[in-house]
Amino acid sequence: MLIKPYNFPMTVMTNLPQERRVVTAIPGPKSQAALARRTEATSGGLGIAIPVMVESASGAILLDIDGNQIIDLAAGIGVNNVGHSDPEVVDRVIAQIQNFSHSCFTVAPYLNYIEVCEKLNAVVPGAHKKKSLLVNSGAEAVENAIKIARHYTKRPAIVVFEHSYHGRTNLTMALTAKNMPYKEGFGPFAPEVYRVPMPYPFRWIGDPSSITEDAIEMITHKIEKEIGAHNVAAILIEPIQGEGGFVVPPKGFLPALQKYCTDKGIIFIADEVQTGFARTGHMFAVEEEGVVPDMVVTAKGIAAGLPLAAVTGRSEIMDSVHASGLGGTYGGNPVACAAALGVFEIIESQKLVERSAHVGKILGDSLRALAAKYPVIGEVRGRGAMQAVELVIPGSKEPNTDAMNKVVKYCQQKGVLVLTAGTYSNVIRFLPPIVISDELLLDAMSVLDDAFASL
Ligand code: PLZ
Repeated sequence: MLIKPYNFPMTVMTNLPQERRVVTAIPGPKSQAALARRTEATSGGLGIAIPVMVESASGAILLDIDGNQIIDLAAGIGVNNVGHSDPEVVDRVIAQIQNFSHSCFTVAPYLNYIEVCEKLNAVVPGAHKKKSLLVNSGAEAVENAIKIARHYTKRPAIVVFEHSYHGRTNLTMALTAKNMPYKEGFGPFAPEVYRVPMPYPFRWIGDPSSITEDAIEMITHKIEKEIGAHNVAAILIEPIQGEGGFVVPPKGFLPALQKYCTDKGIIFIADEVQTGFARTGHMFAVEEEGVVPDMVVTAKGIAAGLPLAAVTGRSEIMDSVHASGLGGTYGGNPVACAAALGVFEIIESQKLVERSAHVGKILGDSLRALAAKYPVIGEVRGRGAMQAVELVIPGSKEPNTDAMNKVVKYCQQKGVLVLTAGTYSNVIRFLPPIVISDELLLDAMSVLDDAFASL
């Protein structure tokens, strides 16, 4: 069927009616039985956000095996930006897998890997010459960016931020800030990783009027006195922090950090894994302030759910590694590359960058209206189709995890999937497919209103 959202010139092909429909308790009986098998068969180390089993998904709707249609405000953690099962992606993936599914790019190369790199080199910010490397996951891309930055600079140290999230492998656990659940008991961690303060406006203890200057002063002091700027290979930062709670740094902070890197010969790496591919009303979040990173790490939204990630950087940095110094069996798999080319096509043809800003306006307006009504909402923040509310004990800034859990549970019962986040486990984040219709998003927002009213 065809959905035409009012107000925005876009047509999305979907196989499921784009409407919420709850026909059983959540989880329903079939999901409950399947969840028992999940417990029996899968590692207890895995988490779960919503206790249902997905049968199919289309546009911004998940259909579970009990027949419930759930509005998806998670998009697989900011992955299905172009919506679930868009035929532009599906058709390309089917055609590619029928053609061939694997030859290993470093054994017998193929064209669509090169095409994805050409696209990335063109859309990643900066007029300089760029080159790209494709891998399988966000964490693997971060690891490779750091390998390359160290190789190029011949320096060991990596600087990361409080509240950051960069992955679950050994090096990326070291780069990630939050102990529980990501790091607890999994050490020892990789050395030469240094953590500096993040200007988190809602929780900054200093003078809010000089937050950017004060944060830069604290960071550069730490780098110069405790590490030595000449020992720092790279500064790695999420332009808007994802798992850490959608922390948006104050205006001027990222440009100042970039300038410091340039002055000291430090590689500036932007982790755009969660913020990339039209998520924030820009193709990449750094564009908001015209920041040009030396390297950009991407994953998630790049291939609509097929495992693909990338490192894109200045060609002199990317070419500094000896031949065969980089690689991996599956990196840039042709089926994943076919999906990525479909994603690039949809972002352009459906104007998803503009659409993301539009979704952001609806989300932001709705969430600010809720904040005016419910004092449990301490702050609304984010950009484009990446917004969050931080919940507090009313009248204070004390984190309110209990309220977060109740609101999320209420939404699930009514057929709306939202995700949590935050160092203090008190943030509800909204990462809808960018193709979500206005009607569906407003319906989800009315459920959210009821959820806060029920507290
Ligand atoms: N960098 C900024 O957001 C992944 C983690 C989900 P991978 N975030 C979702 C979970 O619980 O494991 C992420 C990110 C940023 C890197 C990563 C890592 O990407 O593809 O999960 O390895």
